[in-house]
Amino acid sequence: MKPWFLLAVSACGLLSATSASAAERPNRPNLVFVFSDDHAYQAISAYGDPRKLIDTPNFDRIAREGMRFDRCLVPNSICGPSRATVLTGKYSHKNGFYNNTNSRFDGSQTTMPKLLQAAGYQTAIVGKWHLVSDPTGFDYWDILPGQGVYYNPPMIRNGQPVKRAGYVTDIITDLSLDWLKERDKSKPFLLMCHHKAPHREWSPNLKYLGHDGDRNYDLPETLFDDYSGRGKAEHEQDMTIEKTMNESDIKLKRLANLTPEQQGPWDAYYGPRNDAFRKADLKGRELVQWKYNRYLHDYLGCIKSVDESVGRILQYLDDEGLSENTLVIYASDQGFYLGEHGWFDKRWIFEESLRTPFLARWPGVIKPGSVNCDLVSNLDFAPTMLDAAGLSVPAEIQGCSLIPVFNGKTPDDWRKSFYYHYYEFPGPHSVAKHYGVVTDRYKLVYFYEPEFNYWELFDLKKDPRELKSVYGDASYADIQRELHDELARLRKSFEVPDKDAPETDLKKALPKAKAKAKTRK
Ligand code: SGN
Ligand code: CA
Repeated sequence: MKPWFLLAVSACGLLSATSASAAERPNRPNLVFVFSDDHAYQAISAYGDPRKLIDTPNFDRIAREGMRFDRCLVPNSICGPSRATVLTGKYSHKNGFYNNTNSRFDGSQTTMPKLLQAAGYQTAIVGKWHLVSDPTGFDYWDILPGQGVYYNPPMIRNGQPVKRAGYVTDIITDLSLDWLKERDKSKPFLLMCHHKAPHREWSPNLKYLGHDGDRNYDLPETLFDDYSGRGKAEHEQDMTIEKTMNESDIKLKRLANLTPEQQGPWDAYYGPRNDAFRKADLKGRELVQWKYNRYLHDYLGCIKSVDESVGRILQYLDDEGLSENTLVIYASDQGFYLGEHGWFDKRWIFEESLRTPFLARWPGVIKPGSVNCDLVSNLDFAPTMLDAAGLSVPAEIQGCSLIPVFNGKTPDDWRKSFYYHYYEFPGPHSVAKHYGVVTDRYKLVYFYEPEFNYWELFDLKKDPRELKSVYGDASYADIQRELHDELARLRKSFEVPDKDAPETDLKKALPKAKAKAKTRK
């Protein structure tokens, strides 16, 4: 008999149909999409990390009043590609944005904001963009150039450079709320509020320095992983707290662009702690633990502001009587490591990187307090928003509308397997190119470049931390064969070319890639 995950023939249910026509939804819903950069689901209290890292009342409010998705997977776990997927509902090989090194978004292609705009929605994007070309499909755009900075960020407002004073998360929230206040109230809207936080070098708002005292966070079980049981790529990556995390990351160095008024409280917090650290002259595991605590303190401080931003936006919707008719989505561009496997960063097909937090609220459509474990993806965001607006979903979109899932009626032919493909190598953090297939229990991965060229197979039920590949183990022979077949089927159905597109060959651009890895954008 065929295994369950091979039974599904289509990618997921209701491929091109809309779940409800525009006529059935006379009051087209508003769409509020709050997106962050590198937010680990482990850092949202609603997801229940055993370390209990932080209390996030506003993210938790969306989960309580809506749905928490426990398996939202990204097709290429890195910033630009993830954003291109959100806009297009397509894999990197279809939208042309493969990596942060040499990709440039082709803004002439069809995107979800363009379709909504053409259908009479007011559209805005505020904050992180990171797609190189100028935004298209937005009535208003006010973006950070490149990665952006945490304090006093230069921004680009509808093509014009502007300099802003203050903390970036607050600025993005203020600008988003200003746009909402000034919009044409007779039309529905799409607001994409895209935070920079908590991206590296994870600098919190000054008011959150010391937010949890000098807490020692519980350590993840795998902080001192030695990568045995896995291959060359895992051994040769460059993303460990121990070796890769640098002096700016752990605030032994001052940031470049604080005003003297901002520098005062910054020095008052970090100064004495850094002095004590230098005096202690820590080594080995003690040093890694100190860096881990400093990292989490700063990272979680950034999260506090993003949570606050969500709270302010939800409050505005309440005050204006908009909450009932608004689909609110919160997600990150990918997951992130908070010390698991000794790492920070993302890029891998492995869980902490692959799984992004995803919370959605839509009163009357989503049952409050629901939890969903289906394989969903940020590929599904564009078709979901189009469907919510009563628009038909273009056939070339590779994701699927989540509205039946919101209704608690996941179609029988919903995806049971997921295709993943990462391309940015050589590049920052040195994660080798790989692709693979993920099901609810297994993961088959291929590191396909000649100097790597090996397969791995993980059984998440027996090995949830993904510590030991069982590829080639006789007891997994059947499942291994089936996963190979499924991977081939997915590559064919998503029209993945046999050979990667020439622009993904970063070895040719190696000197540039190396320079970029060293230079802060
Ligand atoms: C920068 C960071 C990396 C990070 C990439 C991509 N280095 O290069 O740590 O992986 O961005 O991040 S830094 O020294 O500039 O901080 S992404 O979110 O844009 O994908
Ligand atoms: Ca990111």
